[in-house]
Amino acid sequence: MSVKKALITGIAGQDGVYLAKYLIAQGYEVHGLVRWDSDVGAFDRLSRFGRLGVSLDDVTLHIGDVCDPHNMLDLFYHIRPDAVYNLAAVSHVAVSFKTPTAAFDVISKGTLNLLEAMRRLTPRARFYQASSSEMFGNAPSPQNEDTAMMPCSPYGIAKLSAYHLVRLYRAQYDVFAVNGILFNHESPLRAHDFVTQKIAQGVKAISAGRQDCIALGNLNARRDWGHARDYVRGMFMMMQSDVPDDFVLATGQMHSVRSFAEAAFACAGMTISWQGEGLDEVGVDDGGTVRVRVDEAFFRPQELHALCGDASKAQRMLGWQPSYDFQVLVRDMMEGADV
Ligand code: G4F
Repeated sequence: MSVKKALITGIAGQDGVYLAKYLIAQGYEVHGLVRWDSDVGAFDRLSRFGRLGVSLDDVTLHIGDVCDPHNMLDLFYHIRPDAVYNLAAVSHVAVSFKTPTAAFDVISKGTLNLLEAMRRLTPRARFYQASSSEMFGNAPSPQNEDTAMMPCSPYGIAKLSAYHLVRLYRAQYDVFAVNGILFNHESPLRAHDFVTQKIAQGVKAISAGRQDCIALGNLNARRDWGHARDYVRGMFMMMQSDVPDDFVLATGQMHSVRSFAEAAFACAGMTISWQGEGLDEVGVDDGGTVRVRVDEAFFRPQELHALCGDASKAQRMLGWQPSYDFQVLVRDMMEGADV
C-alpha cells in the first residue's frame, strides 16, 4: 500500500509542528507550506521543530502562499495529497484589527484557493479547516456546534467565512471537508504574544530576577484553555470519521487571564494578590512588589469576554477527550517556557 501524503499549511506554527509530529508517527509523508520571508529566511521560522524533537529531514517543505491560487494548483498537482490540514492564518486576533485585509486574504481567500485546488486536482482528498471559537464572538457560553455565531473581530469574521466555504464545498461538490472549531489551545510552543505564553515567560523572567513586572490587558477575559497536543489528535480523529462534519474541541473549563497569572506565579512558588480596580488594578507578591499591572495598549478594540466550549459531540462521535487540565497545562508551559 502506498504511503499517505498530508499537506499542512501553516506548518511553522504551534499546531503545525505538533500535527506534523503526530502525522509522521501515523506513517504519513508530511509536506508543509512555508511563506517566503526576506528577513528571517523561510526555514529559520522552523525552530519549533527542534524543540519538539522533529527532524526537518522528516518533512518536505514548500515555499508558497495560500493567497496565490496558481501556487496552490501547482502544489496539489505535484504533491497529490490525501489529507490537507489548513492551519495557515493571521492567527493573532488583535493583529487582525490592524491588518483586516491581510487576515481576510489569508484566512478566507486562502481557504477558497485550497478548496478549489483540491476539488479540481485531488477530489478524493480530505480537508481539515482550522475554524475557531473566535467565530462565536460574545454568544452565551457554553458554545457548541449549534450556537449562533456572532464574531466581533476581523479574524473571527474571516474564519466564519472560511467555515461557510468548507460547508458549501461539502454540500455542493461532495468533497470530504471538516471544520474543527477549536477553543484556545496552548503549549510551550505558543508564540510569545499570546496571553498564556506572555505570562509564562514573564513569570519565569521575574522569578529569575530578569524582569520586574508583566503588563497585561483585560484581566477579566475568560477562556477555555486546552493543550495543543490534545487538539491536533482531535484534528486527526475528525479526518478519520466516516462522514465529514463540524466539531467543537474544548475542555469545558473556563478561567480568567487573572487566574492564569495566579496559577503561573504559583508554579514559580509565588503568591499574587490583587489590589485596585480597572486600569489601576495590580497584582502584588508577598513582599508587596507589583508583579502585574494593566496597560490599555493590550486592550482589544472589541473584546470577547467569555469562551467556554461544549465538546460533547466530539466526545460522543469521535471518542475525543482532552488529557490535559488547566493546572497541568500551566505547569507544562512554565516548565517549557523560554526566557
Ligand atoms: O491569548 P490571546 O491573544 O488569544 P485569543 O484572542 O483568545 O485568540 C486565540 O484563540 C482563538 C480561539 O478562540 C484562536 F482562534 C486565535 O487564533 C488565538 O489562538 O488572548 C486571550 C485573551 C483575550 O481576551 C485578550 O484580550 O487574553 C486577553 N489578554 C489580556 N492581556 C491579552 C493580554 N491577550 C494578549 N495577547 N496579550 C495581553 O497582554
